[in-house]
Amino acid sequence: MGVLLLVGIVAISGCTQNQENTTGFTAPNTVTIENFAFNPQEMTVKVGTTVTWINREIDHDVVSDTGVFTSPVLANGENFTHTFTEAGEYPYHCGLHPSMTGKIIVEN
Ligand SMILES: [Cu+2]
Repeated sequence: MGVLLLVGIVAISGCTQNQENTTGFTAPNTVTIENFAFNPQEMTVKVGTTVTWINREIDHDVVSDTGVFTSPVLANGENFTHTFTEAGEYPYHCGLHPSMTGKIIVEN
């Protein structure tokens, strides 16, 4: 009688990998401010979403064109959040550098 022996090499040592390696990557619903630009320049989110702007360079701020939100001046590494509760288009700019513009589109 032949015995077929399947030897499974068990490489799993019991350590579970978690995937919380968000450092350096763009998180969901986050706008990064760098190179005098908002990145992404335009973003679409669902109603109820909290959007975070993170500044990665010299001082900037985030000012809604229609007065919906105004951040304080953000130094490098600081962030600002706003929760969008109504559908619509929300253009914004940097109050310090008006040529910097962006838009959040909020959908139901
Ligand atoms: Cu700016």
